[in-house]
Amino acid sequence: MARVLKIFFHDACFDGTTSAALFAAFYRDVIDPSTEIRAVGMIHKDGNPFDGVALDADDHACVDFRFCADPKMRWWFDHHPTAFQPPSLRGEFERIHSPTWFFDPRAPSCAGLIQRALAAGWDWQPPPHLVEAVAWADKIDAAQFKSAEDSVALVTPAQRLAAWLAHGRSPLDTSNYVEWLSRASLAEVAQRAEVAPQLAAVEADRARELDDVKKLGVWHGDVVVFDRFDDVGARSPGFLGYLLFPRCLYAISATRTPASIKITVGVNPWSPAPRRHNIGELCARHGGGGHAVVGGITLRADELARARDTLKLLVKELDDGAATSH
Ligand SMILES: [Mn+2]
Repeated sequence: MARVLKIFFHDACFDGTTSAALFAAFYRDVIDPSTEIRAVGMIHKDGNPFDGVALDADDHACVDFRFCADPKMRWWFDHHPTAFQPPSLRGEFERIHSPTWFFDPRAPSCAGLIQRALAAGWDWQPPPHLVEAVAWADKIDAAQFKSAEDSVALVTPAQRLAAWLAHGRSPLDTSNYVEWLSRASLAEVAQRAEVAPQLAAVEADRARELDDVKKLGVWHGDVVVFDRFDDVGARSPGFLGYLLFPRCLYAISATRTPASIKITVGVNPWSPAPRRHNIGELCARHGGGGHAVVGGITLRADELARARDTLKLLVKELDDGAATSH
């Protein structure tokens, strides 16, 4: 029977899926070509996201997602400054000092971190189609776009796929996507019969979405809030928020699905004003996590009252009176 590798990855995320595809390609090339690879999308939640997650394969990897100190998680790569929760896990990481665990909070993307680690440690170079995907992960995860317009463009396969991934795909969709991307280019994946109609739908949806987001935004100082708690299944505006409210410094979006509640907080990458807060730390204090400029908090579907309170507290903390008027 073939050995099984499970790759846990940050779901619904261009960097997370690219990281998983990259590691799958490496594993087949270098470790064992006959391994059956199962990609498992992970979402952040309050408490230990690995609770109830079975490490029951022959080998396990975790990419672009929180640290898991279980020695069965043989491979780990992450770049989120809030990777260690509780922070005491950092001590475990240092103490065990596994040569197959990698952490670099300065890396623009986890996929880039993985590419560098595997080149240095295993002399492995990814195929060209994955080099291209990694370059896009760097750009998308670190919001390295000239303008908000560029950031939301749906012209290249990478940006079309990133929008599709953010639009609440099913776990099966993203797991299949990882497998496809491990073997084919972004352009080829975007043309697949399972994907192309959904990409067209994302694009067709865009005009209505812009309209909705414009109506939703509520100012609190230089913070703009998109509260979609009452519209179950509605999406976070993402960078569309910065396109439509270019003068904001911070954007907070509040969304929920039948399965979970999510609050996302971001610093406007195109704001001339400097940020006054570390967003990942702020979110970590409320049970979430993230980077200095973007973070989130995921709660259970039955915690709406707590989510509304959290949203109020976040607004209060970010709208600290330091803003000049917009
Ligand atoms: Mn990432």
